[in-house]
Amino acid sequence: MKSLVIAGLFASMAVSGVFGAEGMDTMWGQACVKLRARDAKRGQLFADGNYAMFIHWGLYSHLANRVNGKTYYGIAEWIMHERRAGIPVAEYKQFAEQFNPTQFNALEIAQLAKDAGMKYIVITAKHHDGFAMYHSKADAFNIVDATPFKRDPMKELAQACQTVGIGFGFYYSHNQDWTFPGGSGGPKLDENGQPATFDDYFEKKCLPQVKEITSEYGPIELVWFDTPDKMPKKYVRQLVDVVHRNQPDTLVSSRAGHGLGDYQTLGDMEVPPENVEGLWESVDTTNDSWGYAWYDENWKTPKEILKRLIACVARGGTYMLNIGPGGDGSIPERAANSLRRSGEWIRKYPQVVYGTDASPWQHALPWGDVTVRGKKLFLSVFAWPATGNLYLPGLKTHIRSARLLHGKEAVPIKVQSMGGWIKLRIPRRAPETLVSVIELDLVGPPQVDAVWGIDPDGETEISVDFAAVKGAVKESRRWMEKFGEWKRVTQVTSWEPNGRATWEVDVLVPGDCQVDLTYAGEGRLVWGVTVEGGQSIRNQQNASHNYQRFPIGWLHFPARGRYQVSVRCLEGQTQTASLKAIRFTPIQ
Ligand code: JFZ
Repeated sequence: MKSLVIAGLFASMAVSGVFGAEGMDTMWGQACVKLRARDAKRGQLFADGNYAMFIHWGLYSHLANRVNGKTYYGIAEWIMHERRAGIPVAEYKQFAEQFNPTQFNALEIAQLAKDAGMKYIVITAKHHDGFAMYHSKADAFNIVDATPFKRDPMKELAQACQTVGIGFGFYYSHNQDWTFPGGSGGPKLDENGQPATFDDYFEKKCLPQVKEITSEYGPIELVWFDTPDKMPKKYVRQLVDVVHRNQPDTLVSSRAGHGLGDYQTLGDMEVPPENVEGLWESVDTTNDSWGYAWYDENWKTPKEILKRLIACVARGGTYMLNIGPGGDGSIPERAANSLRRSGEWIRKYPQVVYGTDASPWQHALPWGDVTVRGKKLFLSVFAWPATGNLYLPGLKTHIRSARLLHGKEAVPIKVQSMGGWIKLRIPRRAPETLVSVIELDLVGPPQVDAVWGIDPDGETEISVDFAAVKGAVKESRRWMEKFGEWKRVTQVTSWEPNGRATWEVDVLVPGDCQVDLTYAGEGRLVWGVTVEGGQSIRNQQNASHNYQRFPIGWLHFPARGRYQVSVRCLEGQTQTASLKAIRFTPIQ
Protein backbone atom coordinates (compact mmCIF):
# COMPACT_ATOMS: atom_id res chain seq x y z
CA MET A 1 0.00 0.00 0.00
CA LYS A 2 2.67 2.50 1.05
CA SER A 3 4.85 1.66 -1.93
CA LEU A 4 1.89 2.34 -4.21
CA VAL A 5 1.67 5.81 -2.79
CA ILE A 6 5.36 6.35 -3.45
CA ALA A 7 5.07 4.94 -6.97
CA GLY A 8 2.29 7.46 -7.59
CA LEU A 9 4.54 10.25 -6.43
CA PHE A 10 7.28 9.27 -8.82
CA ALA A 11 4.81 9.03 -11.68
CA SER A 12 3.54 12.56 -11.18
CA MET A 13 7.14 13.70 -10.78
CA ALA A 14 7.76 12.96 -14.45
CA VAL A 15 5.11 15.51 -15.33
CA SER A 16 6.11 18.26 -12.96
CA GLY A 17 9.84 17.54 -12.72
CA VAL A 18 10.81 20.53 -14.80
CA PHE A 19 12.47 23.80 -13.83
CA GLY A 20 15.46 23.82 -16.14
CA ALA A 21 16.50 20.25 -15.53
CA GLU A 22 16.02 18.96 -19.07
CA GLY A 23 17.81 15.75 -19.71
CA MET A 24 19.00 15.16 -16.22
CA ASP A 25 15.53 14.50 -14.86
CA THR A 26 14.67 11.77 -17.32
CA MET A 27 17.73 9.59 -17.20
CA TRP A 28 17.52 8.00 -13.78
CA GLY A 29 15.38 5.15 -15.00
CA GLN A 30 12.63 3.68 -12.91
CA ALA A 31 13.31 5.03 -9.48
CA CYS A 32 10.93 2.39 -8.24
CA VAL A 33 11.79 -1.26 -8.61
CA LYS A 34 9.67 -4.12 -7.51
CA LEU A 35 11.25 -4.57 -4.14
CA ARG A 36 12.56 -7.96 -3.40
CA ALA A 37 15.12 -9.07 -0.92
CA ARG A 38 16.01 -12.10 -3.02
CA ASP A 39 17.44 -13.80 -0.04
CA ALA A 40 17.71 -12.86 3.56
CA LYS A 41 21.48 -12.72 3.47
CA ARG A 42 21.65 -9.89 1.01
CA GLY A 43 18.86 -7.96 2.67
CA GLN A 44 20.70 -8.29 5.96
CA LEU A 45 23.16 -5.57 4.94
CA PHE A 46 20.35 -3.05 5.02
CA ALA A 47 18.55 -4.47 8.02
CA ASP A 48 21.54 -4.27 10.35
CA GLY A 49 23.67 -1.65 8.68
CA ASN A 50 21.38 1.27 8.03
CA TYR A 51 24.28 3.66 7.50
CA ALA A 52 26.98 3.79 4.82
CA MET A 53 29.62 6.05 3.33
CA PHE A 54 29.34 7.14 -0.29
CA ILE A 55 32.47 8.52 -1.95
CA HIS A 56 32.57 10.50 -5.18
CA TRP A 57 36.18 10.73 -6.19
CA GLY A 58 37.64 10.98 -9.68
CA LEU A 59 39.51 13.10 -12.19
CA TYR A 60 36.85 15.80 -11.66
CA SER A 61 38.02 16.10 -8.03
CA HIS A 62 41.27 17.48 -9.38
CA LEU A 63 39.36 20.24 -11.21
CA ALA A 64 37.24 20.92 -8.11
CA ASN A 65 34.67 22.91 -10.16
CA ARG A 66 37.21 25.40 -11.49
CA VAL A 67 38.36 25.43 -15.11
CA ASN A 68 40.75 28.06 -16.54
CA GLY A 69 40.20 30.21 -13.48
CA LYS A 70 36.43 30.15 -13.76
CA THR A 71 34.32 28.57 -11.04
CA TYR A 72 31.24 26.55 -11.96
CA TYR A 73 28.65 26.06 -9.21
CA GLY A 74 26.84 22.75 -8.93
CA ILE A 75 27.74 19.08 -8.70
CA ALA A 76 31.45 18.80 -9.45
CA GLU A 77 31.51 15.36 -11.10
CA TRP A 78 29.55 16.84 -14.03
CA ILE A 79 32.14 19.56 -14.70
CA MET A 80 33.10 18.39 -18.21
CA HIS A 81 29.46 18.18 -19.38
CA GLU A 82 28.32 20.61 -22.09
CA ARG A 83 25.85 22.17 -19.68
CA ARG A 84 28.68 22.92 -17.26
CA ALA A 85 32.21 23.86 -18.38
CA GLY A 86 31.82 21.96 -21.67
CA ILE A 87 35.35 20.55 -21.73
CA PRO A 88 36.24 18.72 -24.99
CA VAL A 89 37.11 15.05 -24.53
CA ALA A 90 40.79 15.35 -25.57
CA GLU A 91 41.29 18.29 -23.23
CA TYR A 92 39.60 16.54 -20.31
CA LYS A 93 41.69 13.43 -20.80
CA GLN A 94 44.85 15.52 -20.57
CA PHE A 95 44.02 16.61 -17.04
CA ALA A 96 44.90 13.06 -16.00
CA GLU A 97 48.58 13.94 -16.38
CA GLN A 98 48.18 16.42 -13.50
CA PHE A 99 46.13 14.18 -11.25
CA ASN A 100 48.37 13.00 -8.43
CA PRO A 101 46.46 12.40 -5.21
CA THR A 102 49.46 11.80 -2.97
CA GLN A 103 47.47 12.60 0.19
CA PHE A 104 45.18 9.61 -0.41
CA ASN A 105 45.26 7.34 2.61
CA ALA A 106 42.97 4.34 2.33
CA LEU A 107 43.23 3.38 6.00
CA GLU A 108 42.37 6.89 7.10
CA ILE A 109 39.20 6.86 4.97
CA ALA A 110 38.14 3.39 6.09
CA GLN A 111 38.82 4.37 9.71
CA LEU A 112 36.78 7.56 9.29
CA ALA A 113 33.82 5.54 7.97
CA LYS A 114 34.18 3.17 10.91
CA ASP A 115 34.44 6.02 13.43
CA ALA A 116 31.40 7.63 11.83
CA GLY A 117 29.43 4.47 12.61
CA MET A 118 29.10 3.50 8.95
CA LYS A 119 28.96 -0.19 7.98
CA TYR A 120 30.26 -0.09 4.42
CA ILE A 121 31.75 2.20 1.78
CA VAL A 122 30.53 2.64 -1.80
CA ILE A 123 33.02 4.47 -4.02
CA THR A 124 33.03 5.61 -7.65
CA ALA A 125 34.94 3.05 -9.73
CA LYS A 126 33.99 5.04 -12.83
CA HIS A 127 31.70 8.04 -13.07
CA HIS A 128 30.06 9.56 -16.17
CA ASP A 129 33.41 11.05 -17.26
CA GLY A 130 34.63 7.53 -18.02
CA PHE A 131 37.78 7.77 -15.90
CA ALA A 132 38.43 4.55 -13.98
CA MET A 133 39.73 5.04 -10.44
CA TYR A 134 41.27 1.57 -10.44
CA HIS A 135 43.69 -0.33 -12.64
CA SER A 136 41.55 -1.41 -15.58
CA LYS A 137 42.98 -3.66 -18.24
CA ALA A 138 39.97 -2.95 -20.43
CA ASP A 139 40.69 0.75 -20.83
CA ALA A 140 43.85 2.81 -20.30
CA PHE A 141 41.97 5.93 -19.20
CA ASN A 142 42.47 4.99 -15.58
CA ILE A 143 44.34 6.18 -12.51
CA VAL A 144 47.22 3.71 -12.85
CA ASP A 145 47.94 4.01 -16.58
CA ALA A 146 47.06 7.66 -17.21
CA THR A 147 48.33 9.56 -14.15
CA PRO A 148 51.64 10.12 -12.35
CA PHE A 149 50.06 8.54 -9.24
CA LYS A 150 50.37 5.01 -10.65
CA ARG A 151 48.80 3.32 -7.61
CA ASP A 152 45.43 1.53 -7.54
CA PRO A 153 43.57 3.32 -4.72
CA MET A 154 40.63 0.92 -4.96
CA LYS A 155 42.88 -2.04 -4.16
CA GLU A 156 44.14 -0.10 -1.16
CA LEU A 157 40.67 0.90 -0.03
CA ALA A 158 39.18 -2.58 -0.46
CA GLN A 159 42.04 -3.89 1.70
CA ALA A 160 41.66 -1.10 4.26
CA CYS A 161 37.95 -1.84 4.63
CA GLN A 162 38.76 -5.46 5.39
CA THR A 163 41.40 -4.35 7.89
CA VAL A 164 39.02 -2.12 9.87
CA GLY A 165 36.12 -4.52 9.42
CA ILE A 166 33.59 -2.71 7.23
CA GLY A 167 32.05 -3.60 3.86
CA PHE A 168 33.10 -2.32 0.45
CA GLY A 169 31.26 -1.64 -2.80
CA PHE A 170 31.44 0.22 -6.10
CA TYR A 171 29.50 2.92 -7.91
CA TYR A 172 29.71 2.32 -11.67
CA SER A 173 28.25 4.56 -14.38
CA HIS A 174 27.14 1.85 -16.82
CA ASN A 175 25.19 3.91 -19.35
CA GLN A 176 26.79 7.33 -19.44
CA ASP A 177 30.41 7.45 -20.54
CA TRP A 178 31.36 10.85 -21.91
CA THR A 179 34.85 9.97 -23.13
CA PHE A 180 34.57 6.48 -24.65
CA PRO A 181 33.23 6.23 -28.22
CA GLY A 182 29.67 4.93 -28.24
CA GLY A 183 29.03 5.48 -24.53
CA SER A 184 25.91 7.45 -23.71
CA GLY A 185 26.88 11.14 -24.00
CA GLY A 186 30.26 10.11 -25.44
CA PRO A 187 32.00 10.66 -28.79
CA LYS A 188 30.07 9.40 -31.81
CA LEU A 189 33.21 8.38 -33.73
CA ASP A 190 36.03 6.08 -32.71
CA GLU A 191 39.77 6.87 -32.97
CA ASN A 192 39.70 5.89 -36.68
CA GLY A 193 36.82 8.21 -37.46
CA GLN A 194 34.36 5.33 -37.75
CA PRO A 195 30.88 5.58 -36.20
CA ALA A 196 30.83 3.97 -32.76
CA THR A 197 27.75 2.29 -31.32
CA PHE A 198 26.64 1.72 -27.74
CA ASP A 199 27.36 -1.92 -28.38
CA ASP A 200 31.04 -1.06 -29.04
CA TYR A 201 31.26 0.76 -25.74
CA PHE A 202 29.44 -2.01 -23.92
CA GLU A 203 31.56 -4.87 -25.23
CA LYS A 204 34.93 -3.10 -25.12
CA LYS A 205 34.64 -1.19 -21.89
CA CYS A 206 31.52 -1.46 -19.77
CA LEU A 207 31.09 -5.22 -19.52
CA PRO A 208 34.82 -5.98 -19.07
CA GLN A 209 35.08 -3.28 -16.41
CA VAL A 210 32.11 -4.60 -14.47
CA LYS A 211 33.79 -8.01 -14.61
CA GLU A 212 36.97 -6.46 -13.26
CA ILE A 213 35.39 -4.63 -10.35
CA THR A 214 33.41 -7.67 -9.29
CA SER A 215 36.29 -10.14 -9.48
CA GLU A 216 39.48 -8.35 -8.49
CA TYR A 217 38.59 -6.47 -5.32
CA GLY A 218 37.46 -9.16 -2.94
CA PRO A 219 33.93 -9.38 -1.61
CA ILE A 220 31.70 -6.52 -2.80
CA GLU A 221 28.62 -5.63 -0.75
CA LEU A 222 26.91 -3.60 -3.37
CA VAL A 223 27.18 -2.34 -6.96
CA TRP A 224 25.60 1.05 -7.46
CA PHE A 225 24.74 1.47 -11.13
CA ASP A 226 23.34 4.87 -12.05
CA THR A 227 21.40 6.88 -14.67
CA PRO A 228 20.28 4.03 -17.02
CA ASP A 229 18.16 6.42 -19.16
CA LYS A 230 17.28 4.52 -22.37
CA MET A 231 19.85 1.75 -21.99
CA PRO A 232 18.26 -1.38 -23.52
CA LYS A 233 17.31 -4.12 -21.12
CA LYS A 234 19.56 -6.78 -22.68
CA TYR A 235 22.65 -4.84 -21.56
CA VAL A 236 21.43 -4.26 -18.04
CA ARG A 237 20.52 -7.94 -17.79
CA GLN A 238 24.09 -8.95 -18.73
CA LEU A 239 25.62 -6.61 -16.16
CA VAL A 240 23.35 -7.76 -13.38
CA ASP A 241 24.10 -11.38 -14.29
CA VAL A 242 27.84 -10.74 -14.16
CA VAL A 243 27.53 -9.14 -10.74
CA HIS A 244 25.47 -12.01 -9.36
CA ARG A 245 27.70 -14.65 -10.92
CA ASN A 246 30.89 -13.12 -9.53
CA GLN A 247 29.40 -12.01 -6.23
CA PRO A 248 26.28 -13.95 -5.27
CA ASP A 249 25.69 -11.90 -2.12
CA THR A 250 26.02 -8.48 -3.71
CA LEU A 251 23.11 -6.04 -3.87
CA VAL A 252 22.43 -4.17 -7.11
CA SER A 253 20.91 -0.66 -7.01
CA SER A 254 17.57 0.06 -8.68
CA ARG A 255 19.33 2.56 -10.92
CA ALA A 256 20.64 -0.39 -12.92
CA GLY A 257 17.34 0.11 -14.76
CA HIS A 258 14.44 -2.03 -16.00
CA GLY A 259 13.50 -3.05 -12.49
CA LEU A 260 16.48 -5.40 -12.35
CA GLY A 261 17.95 -3.98 -9.15
CA ASP A 262 17.51 -5.50 -5.71
CA TYR A 263 16.54 -2.43 -3.76
CA GLN A 264 15.23 1.04 -4.30
CA THR A 265 17.24 4.25 -4.23
CA LEU A 266 15.12 7.30 -3.54
CA GLY A 267 15.69 10.62 -5.28
CA ASP A 268 18.95 12.23 -4.29
CA MET A 269 19.39 14.12 -1.04
CA GLU A 270 15.90 13.30 0.17
CA VAL A 271 14.39 11.71 3.24
CA PRO A 272 10.83 10.55 2.56
CA PRO A 273 8.03 12.06 4.68
CA GLU A 274 6.23 8.73 5.20
CA ASN A 275 7.45 5.21 5.89
CA VAL A 276 8.43 3.27 2.77
CA GLU A 277 8.15 -0.51 2.62
CA GLY A 278 10.83 -2.85 1.33
CA LEU A 279 14.56 -2.44 0.92
CA TRP A 280 15.54 1.11 0.19
CA GLU A 281 18.21 3.69 0.72
CA SER A 282 18.43 7.42 0.58
CA VAL A 283 21.64 9.08 -0.61
CA ASP A 284 22.84 12.42 0.63
CA THR A 285 26.03 14.42 0.81
CA THR A 286 27.94 16.21 3.58
CA ASN A 287 27.81 19.56 1.74
CA ASP A 288 25.98 20.43 -1.53
CA SER A 289 28.05 18.55 -4.12
CA TRP A 290 28.97 14.88 -4.52
CA GLY A 291 32.39 15.47 -6.08
CA TYR A 292 34.82 17.90 -4.45
CA ALA A 293 34.03 21.59 -5.14
CA TRP A 294 36.73 23.96 -3.93
CA TYR A 295 34.29 26.63 -2.67
CA ASP A 296 31.69 24.40 -1.03
CA GLU A 297 31.81 24.95 2.73
CA ASN A 298 28.09 24.42 3.30
CA TRP A 299 28.58 21.42 5.58
CA LYS A 300 26.02 19.44 7.51
CA THR A 301 26.51 19.69 11.24
CA PRO A 302 26.82 16.57 13.41
CA LYS A 303 23.26 17.16 14.55
CA GLU A 304 21.92 17.46 10.99
CA ILE A 305 23.65 14.23 10.07
CA LEU A 306 22.07 12.45 13.04
CA LYS A 307 18.63 13.90 12.26
CA ARG A 308 18.75 12.70 8.67
CA LEU A 309 20.15 9.31 9.57
CA ILE A 310 17.58 8.70 12.31
CA ALA A 311 14.74 10.00 10.10
CA CYS A 312 15.78 7.57 7.36
CA VAL A 313 15.95 4.62 9.70
CA ALA A 314 12.63 5.66 11.25
CA ARG A 315 11.04 5.67 7.77
CA GLY A 316 12.32 2.10 7.31
CA GLY A 317 15.39 2.73 5.20
CA THR A 318 19.13 3.02 4.92
CA TYR A 319 21.17 6.21 4.77
CA MET A 320 24.24 6.60 2.58
CA LEU A 321 26.13 9.82 3.15
CA ASN A 322 28.72 11.10 0.70
CA ILE A 323 32.12 12.70 1.07
CA GLY A 324 34.09 14.14 -1.84
CA PRO A 325 37.87 13.85 -1.28
CA GLY A 326 39.95 16.53 -2.98
CA GLY A 327 42.19 16.15 -6.02
CA ASP A 328 45.08 15.49 -3.64
CA GLY A 329 43.13 12.61 -2.09
CA SER A 330 42.56 14.30 1.27
CA ILE A 331 39.22 14.35 3.05
CA PRO A 332 37.77 17.82 3.76
CA GLU A 333 38.43 18.37 7.47
CA ARG A 334 35.01 19.79 8.29
CA ALA A 335 33.21 16.82 6.75
CA ALA A 336 35.46 14.47 8.70
CA ASN A 337 34.78 16.34 11.96
CA SER A 338 31.00 16.24 11.51
CA LEU A 339 31.19 12.53 10.74
CA ARG A 340 33.36 11.77 13.76
CA ARG A 341 31.20 13.76 16.16
CA SER A 342 27.97 12.18 14.95
CA GLY A 343 29.78 8.82 15.10
CA GLU A 344 30.63 9.38 18.77
CA TRP A 345 26.93 9.83 19.46
CA ILE A 346 26.09 6.62 17.56
CA ARG A 347 28.64 4.70 19.60
CA LYS A 348 26.87 5.95 22.71
CA TYR A 349 23.40 5.03 21.41
CA PRO A 350 23.88 2.22 18.87
CA GLN A 351 20.55 0.65 19.84
CA VAL A 352 18.71 3.66 18.35
CA VAL A 353 20.15 3.18 14.86
CA TYR A 354 21.35 -0.35 14.14
CA GLY A 355 19.00 -3.24 13.58
CA THR A 356 15.96 -1.12 14.39
CA ASP A 357 12.59 -0.97 12.66
CA ALA A 358 10.59 1.93 11.29
CA SER A 359 8.42 4.16 13.46
CA PRO A 360 4.86 2.90 13.99
CA TRP A 361 3.76 6.55 13.65
CA GLN A 362 4.84 6.31 9.98
CA HIS A 363 6.12 9.91 10.06
CA ALA A 364 8.26 12.27 12.11
CA LEU A 365 6.85 13.77 15.31
CA PRO A 366 7.06 17.49 16.13
CA TRP A 367 10.05 17.06 18.47
CA GLY A 368 11.88 14.17 16.81
CA ASP A 369 11.51 10.64 15.63
CA VAL A 370 11.01 7.07 16.82
CA THR A 371 12.79 3.81 16.09
CA VAL A 372 11.76 0.39 17.36
CA ARG A 373 13.40 -2.79 18.53
CA GLY A 374 10.89 -5.43 19.61
CA LYS A 375 8.97 -4.04 22.58
CA LYS A 376 11.32 -1.09 22.97
CA LEU A 377 10.72 2.34 21.51
CA PHE A 378 13.54 4.84 21.19
CA LEU A 379 12.44 8.45 21.10
CA SER A 380 15.19 10.58 19.55
CA VAL A 381 14.47 14.14 20.61
CA PHE A 382 15.94 16.71 18.21
CA ALA A 383 14.07 19.70 19.66
CA TRP A 384 13.97 19.27 23.44
CA PRO A 385 10.89 21.01 24.92
CA ALA A 386 11.82 23.46 27.66
CA THR A 387 8.44 22.96 29.34
CA GLY A 388 9.28 19.78 31.22
CA ASN A 389 6.75 17.76 29.19
CA LEU A 390 7.08 15.60 26.13
CA TYR A 391 3.84 14.55 24.44
CA LEU A 392 3.34 11.37 22.49
CA PRO A 393 0.04 10.96 20.60
CA GLY A 394 -1.77 7.77 19.74
CA LEU A 395 0.27 5.08 21.51
CA LYS A 396 -2.14 2.28 22.41
CA THR A 397 0.26 -0.23 23.94
CA HIS A 398 0.81 0.05 27.68
CA ILE A 399 4.19 1.40 28.83
CA ARG A 400 6.01 -0.72 31.40
CA SER A 401 8.78 1.79 32.02
CA ALA A 402 10.21 4.97 30.60
CA ARG A 403 13.84 5.98 30.99
CA LEU A 404 15.89 8.93 29.93
CA LEU A 405 19.19 7.60 28.66
CA HIS A 406 22.48 9.29 29.27
CA GLY A 407 25.16 7.08 27.83
CA LYS A 408 25.14 3.93 29.92
CA GLU A 409 23.08 5.55 32.65
CA ALA A 410 19.30 5.67 32.60
CA VAL A 411 17.01 7.82 34.72
CA PRO A 412 13.41 6.65 35.17
CA ILE A 413 10.84 9.23 34.12
CA LYS A 414 7.16 9.62 35.00
CA VAL A 415 4.48 8.67 32.51
CA GLN A 416 0.95 10.04 32.48
CA SER A 417 -1.79 8.78 30.20
CA MET A 418 -4.57 11.16 29.08
CA GLY A 419 -7.06 11.32 26.20
CA GLY A 420 -5.16 8.80 24.08
CA TRP A 421 -1.93 10.74 24.63
CA ILE A 422 1.13 10.01 26.75
CA LYS A 423 2.76 12.80 28.71
CA LEU A 424 6.33 12.20 29.79
CA ARG A 425 7.74 14.31 32.60
CA ILE A 426 11.24 15.28 31.52
CA PRO A 427 13.93 17.59 32.87
CA ARG A 428 13.84 21.11 31.47
CA ARG A 429 17.32 20.74 30.07
CA ALA A 430 18.31 18.13 27.49
CA PRO A 431 20.93 15.69 28.77
CA GLU A 432 22.66 15.59 25.37
CA THR A 433 23.80 18.50 23.23
CA LEU A 434 23.07 16.71 19.94
CA VAL A 435 20.13 14.33 20.35
CA SER A 436 18.69 13.04 23.65
CA VAL A 437 17.10 9.62 23.83
CA ILE A 438 14.14 8.31 25.83
CA GLU A 439 13.58 4.57 25.96
CA LEU A 440 10.06 3.22 26.40
CA ASP A 441 9.67 -0.38 27.42
CA LEU A 442 6.24 -1.63 26.34
CA VAL A 443 4.22 -4.65 27.41
CA GLY A 444 4.02 -5.76 23.76
CA PRO A 445 4.90 -4.67 20.25
CA PRO A 446 3.81 -1.06 19.66
CA GLN A 447 0.26 -0.41 18.47
CA VAL A 448 -0.20 3.15 17.32
CA ASP A 449 -3.00 5.31 16.01
CA ALA A 450 -0.90 7.21 13.48
CA VAL A 451 -3.08 10.33 13.29
CA TRP A 452 -1.23 13.66 13.63
CA GLY A 453 -1.58 15.14 17.10
CA ILE A 454 -1.25 18.87 17.67
CA ASP A 455 1.51 19.10 20.25
CA PRO A 456 0.15 21.07 23.22
CA ASP A 457 3.55 22.59 24.02
CA GLY A 458 5.14 23.31 20.68
CA GLU A 459 4.80 23.71 16.94
CA THR A 460 3.29 20.98 14.80
CA GLU A 461 4.01 21.34 11.11
CA ILE A 462 2.27 18.88 8.78
CA SER A 463 3.09 18.70 5.10
CA VAL A 464 0.50 18.21 2.36
CA ASP A 465 1.78 14.63 2.00
CA PHE A 466 -0.67 13.91 4.82
CA ALA A 467 -3.63 15.85 3.44
CA ALA A 468 -6.61 14.50 1.53
CA VAL A 469 -7.12 16.73 -1.50
CA LYS A 470 -10.27 17.54 -3.49
CA GLY A 471 -10.64 20.05 -6.31
CA ALA A 472 -6.90 20.72 -6.46
CA VAL A 473 -3.82 18.77 -7.56
CA LYS A 474 -1.44 17.06 -5.19
CA GLU A 475 1.86 16.20 -6.85
CA SER A 476 5.57 15.98 -6.32
CA ARG A 477 7.61 18.85 -7.65
CA ARG A 478 11.39 18.76 -8.18
CA TRP A 479 13.86 21.36 -9.22
CA MET A 480 17.58 21.93 -9.17
CA GLU A 481 18.93 24.53 -6.79
CA LYS A 482 22.49 24.64 -8.07
CA PHE A 483 23.09 22.32 -11.05
CA GLY A 484 22.48 18.76 -9.88
CA GLU A 485 21.44 19.80 -6.38
CA TRP A 486 17.93 18.46 -6.24
CA LYS A 487 15.10 19.77 -4.11
CA ARG A 488 11.70 18.16 -3.83
CA VAL A 489 8.37 19.09 -2.31
CA THR A 490 4.91 17.67 -2.42
CA GLN A 491 2.64 20.54 -3.39
CA VAL A 492 -1.09 21.17 -3.65
CA THR A 493 -1.71 23.44 -6.61
CA SER A 494 -4.23 24.25 -9.43
CA TRP A 495 -6.92 25.16 -6.91
CA GLU A 496 -10.49 25.07 -8.18
CA PRO A 497 -13.01 27.42 -6.51
CA ASN A 498 -14.03 24.74 -4.02
CA GLY A 499 -10.71 22.93 -3.89
CA ARG A 500 -9.34 21.97 -0.50
CA ALA A 501 -6.60 20.14 1.35
CA THR A 502 -7.83 18.48 4.53
CA TRP A 503 -5.87 17.12 7.47
CA GLU A 504 -7.18 15.06 10.33
CA VAL A 505 -5.69 16.15 13.63
CA ASP A 506 -6.06 15.17 17.24
CA VAL A 507 -6.31 17.89 19.87
CA LEU A 508 -5.42 17.16 23.49
CA VAL A 509 -5.69 20.65 24.96
CA PRO A 510 -8.65 22.71 23.70
CA GLY A 511 -8.20 26.39 22.87
CA ASP A 512 -6.77 28.68 20.24
CA CYS A 513 -4.01 27.78 17.81
CA GLN A 514 -1.92 30.07 15.65
CA VAL A 515 -2.11 28.72 12.08
CA ASP A 516 0.65 29.37 9.53
CA LEU A 517 0.85 28.16 5.94
CA THR A 518 4.00 27.45 3.96
CA TYR A 519 3.56 28.11 0.27
CA ALA A 520 5.01 29.56 -2.93
CA GLY A 521 3.11 31.46 -5.60
CA GLU A 522 2.60 34.74 -7.40
CA GLY A 523 1.28 38.02 -6.02
CA ARG A 524 -1.15 38.28 -3.12
CA LEU A 525 -3.16 35.23 -2.18
CA VAL A 526 -6.21 34.84 0.02
CA TRP A 527 -6.28 31.62 2.02
CA GLY A 528 -9.07 30.19 4.10
CA VAL A 529 -8.64 27.73 6.97
CA THR A 530 -11.66 25.92 8.38
CA VAL A 531 -12.31 23.55 11.24
CA GLU A 532 -14.99 21.44 9.57
CA GLY A 533 -18.20 22.05 11.50
CA GLY A 534 -16.51 24.89 13.41
CA GLN A 535 -14.64 28.13 12.96
CA SER A 536 -13.47 29.50 9.60
CA ILE A 537 -10.72 32.09 9.24
CA ARG A 538 -9.21 33.80 6.21
CA ASN A 539 -6.40 36.20 5.42
CA GLN A 540 -4.50 37.72 2.54
CA GLN A 541 -0.73 37.44 2.43
CA ASN A 542 1.96 37.88 -0.17
CA ALA A 543 3.71 35.06 -2.01
CA SER A 544 7.07 34.50 -3.65
CA HIS A 545 8.65 31.83 -5.80
CA ASN A 546 10.46 30.50 -2.73
CA TYR A 547 8.49 28.55 -0.14
CA GLN A 548 7.87 30.81 2.84
CA ARG A 549 5.77 30.53 5.95
CA PHE A 550 3.00 33.12 6.38
CA PRO A 551 0.75 33.64 9.41
CA ILE A 552 -2.97 33.26 8.73
CA GLY A 553 -4.55 33.69 12.16
CA TRP A 554 -5.95 32.04 15.29
CA LEU A 555 -8.23 29.06 14.97
CA HIS A 556 -10.34 27.66 17.80
CA PHE A 557 -10.62 24.03 18.88
CA PRO A 558 -13.48 23.95 21.42
CA ALA A 559 -12.84 20.51 22.95
CA ARG A 560 -10.46 17.60 23.13
CA GLY A 561 -10.73 15.20 20.18
CA ARG A 562 -10.56 14.73 16.43
CA TYR A 563 -10.96 17.50 13.86
CA GLN A 564 -10.83 17.91 10.11
CA VAL A 565 -8.98 21.08 9.18
CA SER A 566 -9.27 22.29 5.57
CA VAL A 567 -7.27 24.87 3.65
CA ARG A 568 -8.64 26.64 0.57
CA CYS A 569 -7.00 29.07 -1.81
CA LEU A 570 -9.75 31.66 -2.31
CA GLU A 571 -8.38 34.58 -4.34
CA GLY A 572 -5.38 35.49 -6.47
CA GLN A 573 -3.33 33.29 -8.81
CA THR A 574 -4.92 30.11 -7.48
CA GLN A 575 -3.63 28.02 -10.41
CA THR A 576 0.03 28.50 -9.49
CA ALA A 577 -0.42 28.78 -5.71
CA SER A 578 1.66 25.91 -4.27
CA LEU A 579 0.84 24.86 -0.72
CA LYS A 580 3.48 22.83 1.11
CA ALA A 581 2.48 22.64 4.77
CA ILE A 582 0.31 23.85 7.63
CA ARG A 583 1.61 24.63 11.11
CA PHE A 584 -0.29 24.75 14.39
CA THR A 585 1.07 26.55 17.45
CA PRO A 586 -1.21 26.40 20.51
CA ILE A 587 -1.57 29.73 22.28
CA GLN A 588 -0.33 29.22 25.84
C1 JFZ B 1 23.37 10.79 -10.29
C2 JFZ B 1 24.66 11.27 -10.93
O1 JFZ B 1 24.39 11.85 -12.18
C3 JFZ B 1 25.33 12.25 -10.00
O2 JFZ B 1 26.54 12.70 -10.57
C4 JFZ B 1 25.63 11.55 -8.67
O3 JFZ B 1 26.51 10.47 -8.88
C5 JFZ B 1 24.33 11.07 -8.07
C6 JFZ B 1 24.54 10.29 -6.80
O4 JFZ B 1 23.60 10.26 -9.00
O5 JFZ B 1 22.45 11.84 -10.33
C7 JFZ B 1 21.16 11.63 -10.03
C8 JFZ B 1 20.58 10.40 -10.10
C9 JFZ B 1 19.25 10.24 -9.72
C10 JFZ B 1 18.53 11.31 -9.26
C11 JFZ B 1 19.10 12.55 -9.19
C12 JFZ B 1 20.41 12.71 -9.59
N1 JFZ B 1 17.19 11.12 -8.84
O6 JFZ B 1 16.61 10.03 -9.01
O7 JFZ B 1 16.60 12.02 -8.23
